[in-house]
Amino acid sequence: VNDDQPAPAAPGNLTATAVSTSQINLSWTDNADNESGYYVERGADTNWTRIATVDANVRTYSNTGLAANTTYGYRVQAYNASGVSGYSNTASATTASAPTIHVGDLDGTRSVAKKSWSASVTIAVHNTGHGLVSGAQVTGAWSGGASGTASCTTSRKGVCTVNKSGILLTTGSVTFTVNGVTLAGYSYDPVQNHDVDSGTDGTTITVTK
Ligand SMILES: [Ca+2]
Ligand SMILES: [Ca+2]
Repeated sequence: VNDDQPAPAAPGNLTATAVSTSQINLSWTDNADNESGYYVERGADTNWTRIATVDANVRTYSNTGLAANTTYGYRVQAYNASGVSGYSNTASATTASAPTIHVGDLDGTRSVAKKSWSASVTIAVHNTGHGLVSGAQVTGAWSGGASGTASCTTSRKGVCTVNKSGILLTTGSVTFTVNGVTLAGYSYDPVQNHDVDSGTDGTTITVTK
């Protein structure tokens, strides 16, 4: 403790504003004339973590790398060699929701050879406006007459294909079920899955020999 100077005055008027799916901006009032800087804490109730230290007289902080559609709480305190101030008010904000993607088409084809047959399923990925989305990773699993998982990443045309070969000729059909679609900045909304041109539900398709 430095007896020559008192601890700084607490900051006030903390506000938190979400500016994207991954960033919240903070601002506060600098009420101290003897602070060394400010500690920024994130959390809630009795569970807080210091996430940043900023210089004296700084009154803003941008917290980046956050999860979409998530609420975060913040508080700020000033510090100097004598100690820390009280905390500011607590402020919270909720990051924006990520745009969603879904399956917009499933198409199956088969190729029968002498000793086995193979099935292919082509998946189209749509955005909210049903535009085709490239670079999305589709993961799923085979069932029925086949087993195992499969994945593919949509091309510039927004589609990709998974294949299953070596299916026994005694197997009449195989089924592929989409379990997930991932792309940075988007969330997968399977409720929106549909098929633009046939009778599948956009999630599961059966390919018949
Ligand atoms: Ca100051
Ligand atoms: Ca289709």
